[in-house]
Amino acid sequence: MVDFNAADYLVDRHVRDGNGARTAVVTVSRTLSYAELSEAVHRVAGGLADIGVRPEERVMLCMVDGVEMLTGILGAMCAGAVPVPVSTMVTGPELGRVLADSRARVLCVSGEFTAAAKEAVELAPEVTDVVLDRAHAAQFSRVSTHDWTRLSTADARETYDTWADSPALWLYTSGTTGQPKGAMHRHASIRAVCETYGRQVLGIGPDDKCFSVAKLFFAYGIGNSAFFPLSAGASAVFEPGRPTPQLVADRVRAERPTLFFGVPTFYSALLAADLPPDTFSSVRQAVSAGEPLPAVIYERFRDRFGVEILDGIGSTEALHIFLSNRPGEVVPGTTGVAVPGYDVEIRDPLGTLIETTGQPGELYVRGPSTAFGYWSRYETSKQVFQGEWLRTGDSYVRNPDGTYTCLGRFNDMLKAGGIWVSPAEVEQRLLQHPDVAEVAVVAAPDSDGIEKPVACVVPAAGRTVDPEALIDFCREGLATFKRPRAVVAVDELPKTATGKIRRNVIRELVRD
Ligand code: 3SK
Repeated sequence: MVDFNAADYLVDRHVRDGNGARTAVVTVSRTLSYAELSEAVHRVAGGLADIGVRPEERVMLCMVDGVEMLTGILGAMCAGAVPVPVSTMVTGPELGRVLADSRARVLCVSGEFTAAAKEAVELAPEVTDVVLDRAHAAQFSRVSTHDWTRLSTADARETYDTWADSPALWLYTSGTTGQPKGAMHRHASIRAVCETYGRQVLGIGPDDKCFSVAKLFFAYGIGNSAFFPLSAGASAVFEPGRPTPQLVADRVRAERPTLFFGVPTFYSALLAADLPPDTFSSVRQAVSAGEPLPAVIYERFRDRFGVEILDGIGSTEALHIFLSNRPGEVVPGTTGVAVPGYDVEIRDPLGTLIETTGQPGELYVRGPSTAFGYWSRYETSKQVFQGEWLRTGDSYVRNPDGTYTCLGRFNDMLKAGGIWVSPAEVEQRLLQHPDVAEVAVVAAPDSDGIEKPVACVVPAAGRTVDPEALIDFCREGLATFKRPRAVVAVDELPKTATGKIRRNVIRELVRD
């Protein structure tokens, strides 16, 4: 008897309830009903077991959004294994680091990431099997390779006997320390985010159709495109391509979603694009997360497209959004109030509760979807998961009306397009360039108020700084989203008496 399995809750439950004919997934080339999705999930579960995946083992997926990625995630859960979706925006060595860290034996990749996967597998000796969605098998030597059809046409397998607290999903985050860490989530946490934010904030129902710009490998994207729609017997639209305003607008016009999920940078890009005002006429609610949504973008989007954006904040460790504005009650420039089921507190650096309105501190959250820790990171887990409370690392203030406003990061990590970027990692790359003597990377707001990485560079002796060349250098050696968006040449970096870089001073410098 299965105590609780998230794949059963998201998919099979609807078939048992007589809703198998309803549409679950819409891709560019195909549409799957709940009954078809259920069969596909059980076949992939069988295929994973056939190639040796055992319950509780990790299966890493570096794939574009589509039926394969979705059934890979749900099929692994159904088999009692633990899917680990990872960013498709990383380089081979970056993928290799998380692959090795996770100890996954099986890696599933979309054809376009074969080269990165090949490099990654060399760094992860535990990997024995790679599943590809196209025929690239000849390019791998040490490991067994399988075509995706090996999984999708396997004999269907029954749902494994998981418990509500069994491990269901790992999501890697660079979080506050810059070291990728696997946040480990339970099956029950998936149900919790659906029943709290999904049902009680979004009010999601069977007639909704979700479209998310954030991909399935993000905590934000997997909630938007898989957990929320499937929990409600609703449908999800998948787009495999890199989201550009035109591509997304075309899909929105064609598919007519009712819920649209983006990040501030993307809303800003939509506003800058030449799109007709009725582009989002099917959307009853837009959502933003990842970084604070500037009030000006909220207002421009509402005035131009007639759609309200709900700004919220979540985290990979909390699985989804725990602080959010409410439909019809948005306070622009704030992140709203706690999602039902969650409590938030603002604390000082000693962890003492700050009760005074208007006094900034670090945001802590308690709720039903917190990860049970980071894989093999005892010390960092102790700092972040403090009993029932999760320390977010975000600096927040409570406003007189009870809403909360984000002031930035408590430490120096920064976000680009909603994804954590470690300044140290970008700095290390820049320091490899012969023109660079010293460097500090900080976040600076662009003209829309959205934070972007900016590098302050002291040129090496006898050299000059060519900003475009340095940005290109980062683009080559790092995942593209981590590159600085601007480079500023300075004679020296401001430092404390003990030689520490004064980042707050640099932030002011690059702001001007
Ligand atoms: O960054 C966020 O706000 C977020 C939202 C939902 C899920 C995950 C994350 C990181």
